[in-house]
This record gives sequence, structure tokens and C-alpha cells, in this order.
Amino acid sequence: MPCMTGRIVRGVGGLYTVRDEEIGQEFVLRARGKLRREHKTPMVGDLVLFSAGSGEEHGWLEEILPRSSWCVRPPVANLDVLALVIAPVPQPDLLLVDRMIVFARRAGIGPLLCVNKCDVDGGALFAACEEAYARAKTPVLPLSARNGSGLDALHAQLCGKTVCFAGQSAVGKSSLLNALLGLQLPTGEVSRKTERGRHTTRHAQLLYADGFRVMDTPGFSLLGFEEGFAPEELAQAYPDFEPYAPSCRFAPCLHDREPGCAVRAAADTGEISRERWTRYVALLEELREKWRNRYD
Ligand SMILES: Nc1nc2c(ncn2[C@@H]2O[C@H](COP(=O)(O)OP(=O)(O)O)[C@@H](O)[C@H]2O)c(=O)[nH]1
Ligand SMILES: [Mg+2]
Ligand SMILES: [Zn+2]
Repeated sequence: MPCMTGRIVRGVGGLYTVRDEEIGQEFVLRARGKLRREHKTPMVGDLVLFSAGSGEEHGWLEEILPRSSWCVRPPVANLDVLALVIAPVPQPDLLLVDRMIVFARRAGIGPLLCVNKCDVDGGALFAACEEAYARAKTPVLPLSARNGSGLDALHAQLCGKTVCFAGQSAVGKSSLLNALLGLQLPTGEVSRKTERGRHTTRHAQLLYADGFRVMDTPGFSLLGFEEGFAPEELAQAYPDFEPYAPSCRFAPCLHDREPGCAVRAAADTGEISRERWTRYVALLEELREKWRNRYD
């Protein structure tokens, strides 16, 4: 049986559902013992080689192809875009946004900041975010799931990619997906009541949309930084600091309280966002604390 290529869309109890994207057909597989012996655990999103079963019999997952990105928690592979959704209401948590951008960059995933509900504040939140995040090499899109504005641009950003929508509750993630895909996911209070009950049992799964893929997974909003993340690595996830860092007096410089720090000077004059620098220091403090206690 010649090997076929597909992508894992679900994996529950050792059974993997794999989709051959060319023919749009799904197959149920088990992983070969060889993969287990090599400690290769298949993840949702993985591109794999497989042999199909016949009739009622499952087929075999033979090999996992190299990953472009992967995260342990939530356990997903080959995400291209982490779409961070914020809105004027509920009040945006930009520390969470920055935390998720750091996480995405470290995992090899491109962040995309989606400012939803622009119909509510006339685009004021979008305007406030646009410059700071453009400098941070994070594209920012003004959107309204309610009146449909910006959805074409969002669609264009996601074409051919695998995306996960993340963000606080009630910012409009489900509404955006509904508007984008013509789905009818529950939204608002109703959805949150059912979500609470479902949360612990939910598994990640991949949905096929109009020209792109959506990773449906809980857990991106509860991010903690991983073990072994050294404080001095944090600035690597801040492209907006990069032009200034070489001018810092000390190297390495954590861009916090060191004398002659060019990054802090740029934040003082507003060349880079002062708010983003302040949140950077908060994340740095959290990492330091974790680093100090790393052998506990
Ligand atoms: N005014 C306005 N309300 C929105 C928009 N998008 C979503 N909402 C409302 O915000 C609430 C939360 O939306 P929902 O999609 O459930 O958010 P989720 O928790 O992030 O999935 C619902 O009452 C939606 O009708 C928008 O673009 N404009
Ligand atoms: Mg929702
Ligand atoms: Zn510095």
C-alpha cells in the first residue's frame, strides 16, 4: 500500500482522524509502534504519511513530517497564525496580548492582532494599537463581526494557513468565526454557559474553512511561560526593541533598570510604545521570579 499524505484533524484515545486535503476525505488511523518507541507523539495539525485501512479496519499512521511550529500546551502542531482578538468591550487585556505574542514568536507562530467591535468605538482602540504593534511586527486589523467590516482583509491574511483564534471571553471570537465561515456557533451568554461545562473535556480539533484551517482548542488564554525560559531571552520576542538594543551601554542588557539602556530611553521619548515597555517589564519580573525558583 503506497503511503498517502494527510493532516491530523482530531486525536482521541489513540485513534487519529487524518484528512487527505487533496481529495477531502478522512481516515481513521492508529500510530505505528515505531513512533511510540521513538517518542514521537502525533499532534493535531501534524502532516503525516499514512496507509489507509480497508473497509471497517483502521489504517496506520506511518510517519510525522517536520513541523513548522509546535506547542506543548495546548498540544498542536503547524499553526501558522495566532489571531489575538481584543475589543473595546470587555476592556482589553494588553498584558495578555503581549504574553501571547511572546508565546507565539517562541513557538514559531505568526501573531495577528484582531481588533473586533470597531463599530462600538469608531475604531479608537484600533487606532491606539495600530502603531505600537506595527512596530512590533504584529499586523493589526480593524474588524466588526457585527457589520462585517474588515472581514475580507482577515480572510486574505488567513488564506492557505492554519489559524487559532484566542483572547478573553466575550471579545467576539465565535462571532468572527460565524461571520467568516457562515457557521452558527453559539455566541454571547448562551455560549459561555455551555462552554463552562464543556471546557475540561474538550479536545483540539481542526476545522476546514473557506480556503484556510481553524484550530479549535481551549487553553490559549491561560498561558504560562514554559520552564527554562530565561529572562534575558524575553527581548528576543520584541522586534520593536531591536533597533535600539545594540546601543545599550551594557551587554547583555535586560532593558529594565540598567544605566544607559537605549530601549528604555526610546520608551521615554515615545519612539517605542511606553505602555508596551511597561508591560515588558511586568513580564520580565514574572520570568525572573520563575527563574529564581526554577529548582524548587
Ligand atoms: N457591537 C458588536 N458586538 C459584537 C461584535 N462581535 C461580537 N459581538 C457581541 O459580543 C458578545 C460576545 O461574542 P462571542 O462571539 O460570544 O465572544 P467569544 O466569547 O469571544 O466567542 C456577543 O453578544 C456578540 O453579539 C461586534 O463586532 N460588534
Ligand atoms: Mg465563543
Ligand atoms: Zn537595554
